[in-house]
Amino acid sequence: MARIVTVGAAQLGPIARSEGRAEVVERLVALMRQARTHGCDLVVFPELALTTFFPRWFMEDQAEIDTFFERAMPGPETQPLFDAARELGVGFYIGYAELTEQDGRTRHFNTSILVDKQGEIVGKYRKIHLPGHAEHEPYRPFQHLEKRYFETGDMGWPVVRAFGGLMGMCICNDRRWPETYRVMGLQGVEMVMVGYNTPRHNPPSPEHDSLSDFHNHLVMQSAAYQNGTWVIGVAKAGVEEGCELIGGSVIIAPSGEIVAKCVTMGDELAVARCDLDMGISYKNTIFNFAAHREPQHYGMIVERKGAIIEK
Ligand code: CDT
Repeated sequence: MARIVTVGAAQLGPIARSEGRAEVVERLVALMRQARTHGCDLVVFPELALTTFFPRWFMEDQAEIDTFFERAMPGPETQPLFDAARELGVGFYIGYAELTEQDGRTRHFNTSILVDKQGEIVGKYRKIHLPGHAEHEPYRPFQHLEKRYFETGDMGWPVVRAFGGLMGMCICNDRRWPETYRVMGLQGVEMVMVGYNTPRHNPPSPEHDSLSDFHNHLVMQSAAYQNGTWVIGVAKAGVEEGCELIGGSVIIAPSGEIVAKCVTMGDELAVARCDLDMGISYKNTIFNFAAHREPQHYGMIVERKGAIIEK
């Protein structure tokens, strides 16, 4: 018997710096309504989906930086998303900048949550692989200051029971690292959701720019296959404040095949009926971890951070 979760990859076009939360939330709710008409159980929104991708600017005034962060979730401006989930019976994954008081100090995380069809938060994740740099680098046409504005996530990669399956989350740059998915694979994950903001141009390695779309799909397709899991990758796409972000939002089956894909660089929904049982044959055969993994040889992965070349 199949376990079908109908999923909408809810890609967003650019969000201008001047665009307020209320306007953005209207766009998100419109996508949720579309998703409802297509029978979706769940929609996946991008990383930092409530504002423009602010790490592209160097800012020193913490009060200004904090305007991009949410102090409560739901808060007054995001409550309509939770109301829509309950009204429509459509859950969602969304990324946002989280400001919280924890351990007696103010903390900033690049966070995602999973909300069920009753509008309840059932999962939370804080981004672990923060790309870019911490100081102003004037040679760049735009900055990528995630290492300045966020702390490394402190939750690991939890896998939660929701939507009839085992659901996991990661955020943008996490999708390029096999460790991300394997930690969830070792918890039996059946669907990994990942939102992203990926500038086509990476100033330190412009020679990779023409391969941005290829690399985006390469990492998610291989991870889906190697862990026998669905992967839903969703972009904020298009030219945002002069910076081009790749699109190519996809729904990937445990076979590694793309089964639905966005084709524009704007707000767009791609829908697929995802059978969570499709991962079983991969998990029981070629990637039967219990039978075939050899962790006694994997120690270096956790003991060593950077490569050390023996003389
Ligand atoms: N948002 C995010 O993590 N973007 C990165 C850009 C890497 S280049 C600094 C990504 O991996 O897509």
